[in-house]
Amino acid sequence: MSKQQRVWVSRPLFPEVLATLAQHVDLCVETKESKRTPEQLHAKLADVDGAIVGLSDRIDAAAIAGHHRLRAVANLGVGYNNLDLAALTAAGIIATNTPDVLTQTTADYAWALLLAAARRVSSAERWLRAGRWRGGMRFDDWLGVDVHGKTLGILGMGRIGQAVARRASGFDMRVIYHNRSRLPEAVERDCRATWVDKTALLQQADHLVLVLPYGAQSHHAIGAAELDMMKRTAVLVNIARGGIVDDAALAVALRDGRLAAAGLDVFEGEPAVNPALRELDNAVLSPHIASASADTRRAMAQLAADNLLAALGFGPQAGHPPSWLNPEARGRA
Ligand code: 8YV
Repeated sequence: MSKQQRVWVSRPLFPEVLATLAQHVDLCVETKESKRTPEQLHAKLADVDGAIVGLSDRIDAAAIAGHHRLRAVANLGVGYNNLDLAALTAAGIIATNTPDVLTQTTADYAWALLLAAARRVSSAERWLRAGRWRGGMRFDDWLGVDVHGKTLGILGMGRIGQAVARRASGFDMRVIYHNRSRLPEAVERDCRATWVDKTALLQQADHLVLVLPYGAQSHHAIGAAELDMMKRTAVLVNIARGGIVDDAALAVALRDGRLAAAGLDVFEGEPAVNPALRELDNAVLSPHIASASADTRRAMAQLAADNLLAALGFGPQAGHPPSWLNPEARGRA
């Protein structure tokens, strides 16, 4: 039986989440995530009332042009640089994201990358799997850099940055951070973190974690000049967005030993990854999975579904999606 409202879901989601949606709307669910051309995306958004999208779906003025039926777009992620919020708002389309539910899991992963890169976990495992241990090992092989007792730098101190900072006390680390605006003193105290300017952050951090949102202002916030300011023994971790780091410059710095190692979950132009980075043994690389624990991805999917249903007028929060990015968009009647 037709439920009248139609929703496009750009990638497979958990069956129980789809079941919640299917109680209210007709669903069109893609069988896999893929980078669609603007024309393909525009066609997918035709004749639907709502859509659940992800980072690879660029929802801008062109994608929604002429789609007067579309009323809501729910993003699967806290970062929403794939949404042109101004264009959606101008069209009266509600936009939502998935904050909070992924904060702790993503912060855990920053530490996974930091420790793995500092202690050479991935390259040591590759070496072991290749059967090379039997050939002997020296006492001074596989030397990494320490994490405990060092100074941790954090660029971007929102919810995830703060969660990364809180974990540092277990490693007896001093934490410094840089953010556009300084955190209230009580929050700084809670995170045991001290604000410094960006130059001091780059120069003083023994290891640096990037957790800032991506936009024109943060494009290549870490390029050749910034990498040059960092300690040669430093590890750089990027769990934010690819474009924040100039990947080509980073590959050169890692190759030339101007940086000890990097742990990268995000890449410029992903899913393509700069081949120079893929060649390097001192780069730990993963396919944008910082939020990917079973509990957290399920919670993200459920929140996106709750947001969309509320935006389309269903459920207890009808008309008030829990994480509404553009409340100034009244929504299309
Ligand atoms: C991705 C993320 O959304 O929340 C974000 O901003 O980058 C991630 O959680 C997720 O990996 C799906 O692409």
